[in-house]
Parts: sequence; C-alpha cells; structure tokens
Amino acid sequence: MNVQKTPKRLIAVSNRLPIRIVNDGGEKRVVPGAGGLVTALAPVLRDRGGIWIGWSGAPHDPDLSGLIHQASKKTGYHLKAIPLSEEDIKLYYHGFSNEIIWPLFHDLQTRCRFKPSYWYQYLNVNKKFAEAIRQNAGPKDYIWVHDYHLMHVAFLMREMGCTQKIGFFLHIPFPPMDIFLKLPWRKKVLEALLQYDLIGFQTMRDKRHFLNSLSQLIREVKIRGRGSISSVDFKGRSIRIGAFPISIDYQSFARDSSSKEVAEAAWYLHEALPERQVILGVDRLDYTKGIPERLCAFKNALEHYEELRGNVSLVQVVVPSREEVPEYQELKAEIERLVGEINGRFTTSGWIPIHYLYRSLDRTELLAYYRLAEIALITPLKDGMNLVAKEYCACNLDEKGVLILSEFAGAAAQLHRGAIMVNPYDVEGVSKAILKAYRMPYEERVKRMKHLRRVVKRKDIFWWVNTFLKTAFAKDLTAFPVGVA
Ligand code: ADQ
Repeated sequence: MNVQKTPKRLIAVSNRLPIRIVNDGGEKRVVPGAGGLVTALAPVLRDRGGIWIGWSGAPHDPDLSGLIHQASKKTGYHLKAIPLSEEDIKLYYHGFSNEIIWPLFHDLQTRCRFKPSYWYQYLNVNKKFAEAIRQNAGPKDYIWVHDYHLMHVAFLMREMGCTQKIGFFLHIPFPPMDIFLKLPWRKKVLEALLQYDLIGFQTMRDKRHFLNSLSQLIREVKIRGRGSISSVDFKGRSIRIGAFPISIDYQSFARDSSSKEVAEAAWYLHEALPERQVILGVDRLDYTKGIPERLCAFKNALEHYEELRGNVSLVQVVVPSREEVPEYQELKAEIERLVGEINGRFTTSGWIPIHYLYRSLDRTELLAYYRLAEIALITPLKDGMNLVAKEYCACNLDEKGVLILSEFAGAAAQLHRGAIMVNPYDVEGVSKAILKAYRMPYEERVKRMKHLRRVVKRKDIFWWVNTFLKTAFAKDLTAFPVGVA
C-alpha cells in the first residue's frame, strides 16, 4: 500500500533511532531496525529524502556516529544521532521518562519518583534534540516528533525562532486529569505541547483526558469540535488534537505467517503440546503488562475448572527490557516465582501448565506462536495500544483463534466487539474468560475472528501514517468525519 506523499520533506524524531547496534566478535555494526513505525515512515522518508533524528541507545561514542552515518546508505534516508552522556541517560531517560512519565501516564503514580533533577535534565536533552532539528531541518520541512520523552521539543524550537509545522504523537496513554494533576510540572508540559501544530493520541479516551486537563489548567484555551479531531486556540495559535490508533503492517503479517517456514515451525511447536489448546501471552517485561496478575488468573482457572487441567497450556513469552532497573529485576523474579509455583502444583506426567520463555523471538518463531495459539491472553493493566493483539489477529489464518483482551489496552476501542473483554485486575473474571474461550464453539470463534481481522486490515499502519499526515496538512477540518479513528 502507498503512503501519503507529504507536500514537504519529513523529519522524524524519536528518542531512539530505528537501528540496532550488534556486536560481531568485538566489532560493532549498525543494522537498520524493524517494527511498524519504521516500516510505515521509511517510504515517506525515502521518497522525499528525509531524516530520522534520535539517540543511538548507547552513551556517546564518536566511532558509533560514523557507523550510524554509514547505515544511512542502507536505510535510504539520513540518520542523525543525538549524543547523550551517561548523566543524560540516567536523569532524562531512566529518570524523567521511565520513572515519572511512564508510570504516571499508565495510572501507576505510586511508582513515580518526582525528582527535580530529572526534570531539569529532561529539558536539557529536549534542547539538544531541538537544536539538532533546527540545524538539520529546512524552513519548509514537516517535523514529526514521537512520544513522551520529547514533549518539550516544539516549545524549545519556537524559543529558537523555528516556524516549521511540527506534529507530535503520544504512543502511550494520556492519564485521567486527577492523575495528571500529580505531575509537579503539569502546566509547563501542557503549555509546551501546545507549541505543536498537531497532537495525536492513540484513542478518543486519551484525547478526552488531555482536553480535560487542558481546560482545567490553562484557562485561556478555547476548544472546538468533539469528534476525533478537535482544535484548540491558544495565544493566537490553532492546534489540532486527534485520535489516531496506531496499527501494524497487516499484509506483511498475514503474508509471512502463511509461509511454509512459519507453518512448519508452528506444527513442530504444537507437536510438543499435543491435543491441547494453547493460550499465548507475549509481552515486553514491564509492570504495565499485567503478567503476574495474568498468571494468578490462570492459576485460579486451573483451581476452579478441572476440565482445563491437562487440556490447556499457557505459553508466556517475555521479552527482556530495562533489565538494569531493580524494579524490573523484581518483576522478573515475581513472574518466575509464580510460574514455578503453578507448575510445581499442577504439572502431571505428560502435561506442563506453563511454558515460560524469557527472550526475544525471531520473526518466524513469533509468527509461528501467533499461528498455533488457539487463545491469546492479552491483559495489560494499561497500554497505549498493544500491537501484539493486532498481530495475533493478522496471523490467525484459519480464523479460529480467540482473543481475550484487557479493557485498558488502547486496542480495546477497536477490538472490543470481537474479543472477550476483561478487567485485568479481576482474577475471577479473567479466569472465567479463559474457560469461555476454551469452550467457545467453532462457529462463534470464526465469526469473531473474521470481524477482528477485518478491523485490523482496514486501519493498518499505512492508514495511520496517512491519516495523521492528512490531518496535519488539511486546509480545514470539515473534511474529517467524526469517526475517523
Ligand atoms: P510496547 O509497550 O513495546 O509499545 P506493543 O504495542 O505490544 O508494546 O509492541 C510490542 C512489539 O514488540 C510488537 O510489535 C511485538 O511483535 C514485538 N514483540 C513482542 N514480543 C516479542 C518477542 N518475544 N520477540 C520479538 N518481538 C516481540 C509502545 C506502547 C504501546 C503501543 C506501541 C506502538 O507501550 O502501547 O502500542 O508503543 O505505539
């Protein structure tokens, strides 16, 4: 599918560059990254000779900058690395981004550490990004900034006199007003966001939360429109605010999962779990994903519904993430303790209730698990979107998989009619949902999955990029129907 031709060159900006640094026998190499955002933005960037600006993921190293520059030849667009010091990484990235905004925006304010030093370094690093954009962008370029690490970039660019159009997309949820009000720098963050020209959220709920905080904290704003795109007047500027649910490259997931390689891998993996329904959980190691709560619900299901014992296996894949942070180490230990306890209690000869994988899977293996699983159990406590839910549907070629989905995933807004919806905190409710999925008749499974796949296919990642850019460039908003998202 074609992506929107922007009338201008695109500058994409995110905390991390879309690259991976690999260590080949002591020698570093830079390889282009994968993932939905890169797939969708790369054609737009190549088409117009764009730039992607971001951090490499490692402390500043001049050799690495050279390698990243060379990697531009492979990506077809320029990569510009922002050098970050150890101090920047500690205070801006681990501190402000991951110990304040990440937990707060996922409604987990008790996990926040509101340290002023984090805030000041966040401003310093955002200034580094703003300065790099100022130096690299032309006056007619369109700048698209991504995510919660970089909320101040437009504000700092305006202070430098930049007048380009700048868009922002928040990949994580925006919290309800009562929670957002806890942020010591709440007004400054909102005023900074209003220096963007378009602000995109994952769902209408996030957009509504943002507008509520705005009208509470900044009295002089005037909000117009209540559909999926609204506009806000503030100090002589007009800012567009929209809901744009991010998605996946549906066709590539559907195509690749139909390959012989994936089919064979799925067959071999299912052979190891014969005659049983496989329940799949796939998550990054993160406390927002609700993994311990899910394991408790699975335990409850085994305790209460005897027919599940010996007949279902939970395959829980956890992708290592933020491993150096003590909270994440504790979470890993908690998950492993629960897996051990449940397996120790219920395993019989020939049946292990939970298969636990703590590693990143290659694409073939991931797709094979999506294909073979009769049930997907996706129960984040809160999630911006959750792409795993959409990937599972795209790969479900025989259309008999059942999706159990948390009400608090952004994906719920689009998938609630085909999925079994659950409150991830309700152990008994999730346990009943597992039984319902296990017993669901074939006809109902197919009807639900067909619907889910249609929804994901219709609004894929290319639809998302196109809709965002169209909204950024549309002369007036009357062209947008209320239900765009
Ligand atoms: P994440 O929190 O990382 O993203 P998610 O949307 O589920 O969460 O995306 C995870 C990605 O990692 C998926 O594309 C998946 O295929 C991949 N992945 C998962 N397990 C894997 C494994 N074992 N091996 C290899 N790859 C694996 C943030 C927000 C989300 C939002 C996205 C996009 O937190 O809410 O949906 O950005 O905006």
